[in-house]
Amino acid sequence: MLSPSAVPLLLSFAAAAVTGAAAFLALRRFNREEAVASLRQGVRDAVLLLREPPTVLVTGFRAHGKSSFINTACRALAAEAGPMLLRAETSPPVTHSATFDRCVIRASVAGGGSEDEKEEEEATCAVVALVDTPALPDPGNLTTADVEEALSGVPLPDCVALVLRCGGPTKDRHAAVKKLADFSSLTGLQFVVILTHKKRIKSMRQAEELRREIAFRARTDCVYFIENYTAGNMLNL
Ligand SMILES: Nc1nc2c(ncn2[C@@H]2O[C@H](COP(=O)(O)OP(=O)(O)OP(=O)(O)O)[C@@H](O)[C@H]2O)c(=O)[nH]1
Ligand SMILES: [Mg+2]
Repeated sequence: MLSPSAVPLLLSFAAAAVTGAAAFLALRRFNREEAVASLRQGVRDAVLLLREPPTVLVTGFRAHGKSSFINTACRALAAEAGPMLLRAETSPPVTHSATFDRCVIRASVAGGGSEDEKEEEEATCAVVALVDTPALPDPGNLTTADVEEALSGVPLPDCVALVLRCGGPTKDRHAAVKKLADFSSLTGLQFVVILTHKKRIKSMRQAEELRREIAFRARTDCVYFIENYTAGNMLNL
């Protein structure tokens, strides 16, 4: 049983612990925002060195998060705050692809955020073209001709982003990653794998194993986890 004199002590200890945790969370959030701003500035600098906006083709299976990834990328690249703006149409899982036609979405890339950078941004416009595409056929029916068709067409991409949902059957993942990576390397394109639904990953170890497996099969180091911004969830990235 606690003596009455210990209660204020305990309360001030609890208050200190809560304040400490809040300060830690605020610092973590600040550091994350700083890191994102610095990455964004890096992208902007690289894009401004190019004569044409780079074109990224976003491909993958039905309802794995291709269109959501484009919306997430637009928001992150433009450093948008406030209500979610949907550039590409997303859908609840359906029996057919919700994206019927190829659609090019131009994502503006904001700078790091200082006053000088803001002035410079007004003078120069950095843009990345993101191509949303209808879903590939299911992995069991995916043919070489399907992949060839997906990676060709207008506009011709500089980079291919394969969007895959975390989890799902391993066999399907292997088939998709291997086929797309083979084609991408044949055409000389940069190949990136985006793993959506990051929150389904239970541990760092599971994430690392999945990342290594996909990097090995896709022969690329560019494998990223992401929890997309969706209309119903605005707190993630
Ligand atoms: N929790 C969570 N939901 C996601 C994520 N990405 C996409 N979704 C949801 O998954 C569903 C399908 O997402 P879409 O972006 O439409 O997928 P898609 O690949 O473009 O689908 P199709 O164009 O129909 O082939 C939507 O309800 C999204 O809100 C994610 O990272 N996390
Ligand atoms: Mg879509």
